[in-house]
Amino acid sequence: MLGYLVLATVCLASALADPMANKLRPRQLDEFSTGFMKEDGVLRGAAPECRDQLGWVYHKGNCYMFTSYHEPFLRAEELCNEVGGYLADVLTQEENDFIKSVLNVINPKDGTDYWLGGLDNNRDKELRWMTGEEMAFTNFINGEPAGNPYLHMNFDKGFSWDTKDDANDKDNGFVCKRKA
Ligand SMILES: [Ca+2]
Ligand SMILES: [Ca+2]
Ligand SMILES: [Ca+2]
Repeated sequence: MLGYLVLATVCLASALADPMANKLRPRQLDEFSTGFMKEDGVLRGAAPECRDQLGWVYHKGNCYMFTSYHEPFLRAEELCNEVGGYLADVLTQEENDFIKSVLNVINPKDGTDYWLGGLDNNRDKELRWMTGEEMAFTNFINGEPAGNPYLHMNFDKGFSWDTKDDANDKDNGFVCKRKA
């Protein structure tokens, strides 16, 4: 009891000594952090910035763009290419969780799915990332891959992955990615 009281007193005292200390949320910088930012005259570390076009979101060394246009698969890849990226490859559980967490916030909840850059040209149920990265991590729903060519994150499956036969489906936005 006395311990708690002492701790509370110490916290209170330090809070009084530095009124800002209590108001700042903890900063988490990843291993790629190189930049700096300044607020109220205080310089702090910052994540790298996604430069050159507006709208990219930084995460762990990469930049992501989440687009709600409903586009065919190949057109989505072209649009990513036009802004220096590619349809996203998703290489780790952590990256998959990040993308899902963003989609769970920004998705209009109308059932829109999101193309990823996975392709099964020859329909042999082995997909490849169009980037050439090895598809070591996957998040397929049961029964996938089903031998359809085009990979997407399916709204109705919590954005887990399945494949579509029709590249021209009109219910799919897309996620672009590029190096930060
Ligand atoms: Ca779809
Ligand atoms: Ca294949
Ligand atoms: Ca769907």
